[in-house]
Amino acid sequence: PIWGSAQRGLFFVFEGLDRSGKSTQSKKLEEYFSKAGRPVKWTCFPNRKTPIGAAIDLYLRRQLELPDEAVHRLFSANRWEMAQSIVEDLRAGTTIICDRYAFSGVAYSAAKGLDFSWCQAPDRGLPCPDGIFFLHIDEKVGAARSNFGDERYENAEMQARVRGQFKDPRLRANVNWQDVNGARDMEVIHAEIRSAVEAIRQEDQVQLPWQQCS
Ligand code: 2DT
Ligand code: MG
Repeated sequence: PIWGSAQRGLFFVFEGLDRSGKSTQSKKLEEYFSKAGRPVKWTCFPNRKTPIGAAIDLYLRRQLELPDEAVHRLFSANRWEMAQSIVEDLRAGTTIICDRYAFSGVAYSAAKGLDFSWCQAPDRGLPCPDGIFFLHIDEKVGAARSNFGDERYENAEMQARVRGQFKDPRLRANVNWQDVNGARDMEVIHAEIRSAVEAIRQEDQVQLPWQQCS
């Protein structure tokens, strides 16, 4: 097997609506790994620092207009341009903690009316996470936390549509999807995520992270 006997890093993804606590929780998990002396890298999608990410950033800041289909493909291409380095890091034993991934890609584009399976297609073959933590917040909590800026998608109507798309079972099929109640104290949530992570670490790690993903 390509991983040999050496322990590869693990790949964890945080998903959820805007203001669901993904950034807070993903950074707390990164801190947990680094304090334990385990190699870890935090990353996010969109990665606005790449050439494709720069175009996405312009689109999100409303400085560039693109058809929904085109921007959907750009979000996916933004993951593909990082896929090689993610796999290299995992092989080298570094755990990757990622704020949003292909699941947001599908949920946000399907919320704009694009066909769900058409949305899933371009991400097929990407490295598959070992665990996806989906932070749930109900509408009231979301509204209380919301302090939307003026990026695209940062409005209550779009958030409601995205919430609906995240419920689609096709998103969780064949992946290790973990629903997390995001309305609780952040330390309580972190403790729950930490124990899920430790359980995943105990599992057989020979599996390749190449299976069809979302
Ligand atoms: P942040 O607020 O997390 O920077 O995201 N999005 C994200 C998509 O529409 N498709 C994708 O593939 C990804 C990763 C979610 C900016 C917005 O981009 C949306 C919110
Ligand atoms: Mg945002």
